[in-house]
Amino acid sequence: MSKSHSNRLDAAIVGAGLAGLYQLYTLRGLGLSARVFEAGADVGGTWYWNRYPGARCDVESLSYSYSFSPELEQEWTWTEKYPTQPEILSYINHVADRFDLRPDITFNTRVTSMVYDETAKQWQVVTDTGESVTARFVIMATGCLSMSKAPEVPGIENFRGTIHHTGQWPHEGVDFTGKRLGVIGTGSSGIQSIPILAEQARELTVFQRTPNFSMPAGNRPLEDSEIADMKADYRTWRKAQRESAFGVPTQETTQSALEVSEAERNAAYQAGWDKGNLVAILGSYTDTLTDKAANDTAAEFIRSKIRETVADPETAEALSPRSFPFGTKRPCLDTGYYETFNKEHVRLVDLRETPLVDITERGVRTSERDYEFDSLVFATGFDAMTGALNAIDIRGKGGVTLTEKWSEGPRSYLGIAIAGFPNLFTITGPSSPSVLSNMMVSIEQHVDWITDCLSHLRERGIVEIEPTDEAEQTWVEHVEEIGNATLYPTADSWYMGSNVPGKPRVFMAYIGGVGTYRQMCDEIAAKDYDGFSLTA
Ligand code: NA7
Repeated sequence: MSKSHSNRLDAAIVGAGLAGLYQLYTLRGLGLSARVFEAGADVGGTWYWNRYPGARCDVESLSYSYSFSPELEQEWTWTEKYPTQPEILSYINHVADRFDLRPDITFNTRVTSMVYDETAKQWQVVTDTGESVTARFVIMATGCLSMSKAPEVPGIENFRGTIHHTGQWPHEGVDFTGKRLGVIGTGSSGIQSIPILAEQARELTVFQRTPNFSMPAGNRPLEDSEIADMKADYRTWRKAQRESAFGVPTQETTQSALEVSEAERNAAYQAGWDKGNLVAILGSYTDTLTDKAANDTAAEFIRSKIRETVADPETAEALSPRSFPFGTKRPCLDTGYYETFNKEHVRLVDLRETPLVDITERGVRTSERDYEFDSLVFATGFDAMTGALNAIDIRGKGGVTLTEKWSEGPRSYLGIAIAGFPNLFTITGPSSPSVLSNMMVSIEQHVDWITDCLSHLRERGIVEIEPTDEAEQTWVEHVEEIGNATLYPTADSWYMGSNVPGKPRVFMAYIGGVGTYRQMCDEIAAKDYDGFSLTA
């Protein structure tokens, strides 16, 4: 139940997903007055909105959970290797209730504008319900993949059937039994949902622009013994997560893919394939993400699996990614994805051969022909990383808007703070490890860092914190330099902003590893917030 609040806050938090909830919890611990504004009717963020059939996290459940409370770790029991969306959402609800967080969350309320008052050194935060509050600090917990996007194709409004976006799925669910269904998009959301949609629909047509690399998730119920083992030694695991490259502990490797025999390499890839996890094949050798020839060996291994699985050679080839190196677009984990294309009532339309022209009253028109459907599903992704931030009218010093500042791509210091926008923090913002890591690990690290920072500012009587232009510039160059040492910038991916027409092409994540990144953030804090200017 919401309580009545003062309209003068120490901190406003935007978003009640995994990040916003933990941030509220820690700021309460500091004794600050904090309030969360959430557009949805309940907690959950990503896991509140993405309710499409088959929605599941592809980080293992024992790792995709908060580490801040050993009691919470002990009392919650996950049921499957990879948690389903409903299970994650009930976990998040459990957390909200257990720590009594709801009274400080205002639901059904979207923050529309935030203006920094340079004299009072505080933010004026305005919502779509007409509320206006002041906050000394604002913390954006708006998520990296929260602004869904439709396909850029004319005529959507003309379609007479139903349209659903995977990222805004109806809470009551949708039953496609007996329906002719078209799905546009074959990223993670498409790849997770298509096998289940195929079980329901009478006819399923998948419109694919770019085939993706997908590996079998090998999902299964968790054994009591593995849950017990993890619960007995959770701290060791958490430490390993924090020190790892992607927030998921992996085996250290020292070999190049090119210095071993093909047979040895394929055995390693097969072992990774059988593990059913996102980083097993990627992590088999040191150079998969830095050397195209090394990467090709892993890519070809996965393509051979597609050919083995899909009966029709033409369909298998259409499903085989060739336009970008393996791992440079987010790989997927699936349950029966490629097998689905062996079903009589499922067909693949390769949009590279026959591009989408428009949506019609009855369905979809490609350059080749018209397709008729009762329903359409858009699994067309998100305006990632910057979309949710740019959607708010954020005005910093001198009235400069964030969209102006980021017109050539996002710039920030550590992905946490932005020059010209004092007292504003972004949890898992662009140029932090964020989407290239287990989000839980990155979220907790950012929240802890921000919380320590606010505690430090209070102790020292500091009223304003802002990164310097120089520190920001150095960070931007560092992120770019590390990115350029990898194959990531060679792909047209949402990491690069290239899935949204007109979006600046910038690699939006830090790929130096979450362990290294944490160390850098801690060193900066230890050096009295090196790179920030602090005003007492
Ligand atoms: P993604 O991974 O961005 O996938 C979106 C898919 O939709 C992808 O196949 C796109 O093709 C396709 N798409 C997008 N716009 C169009 C248009 N206009 N025409 C045809 N096809 C289009 O989003 P997801 O929701 O699947 O996954 C997001 C992340 O969530 C995922 O990476 C995990 O981290 C969890 P494209 O590849 O751009 O050619």
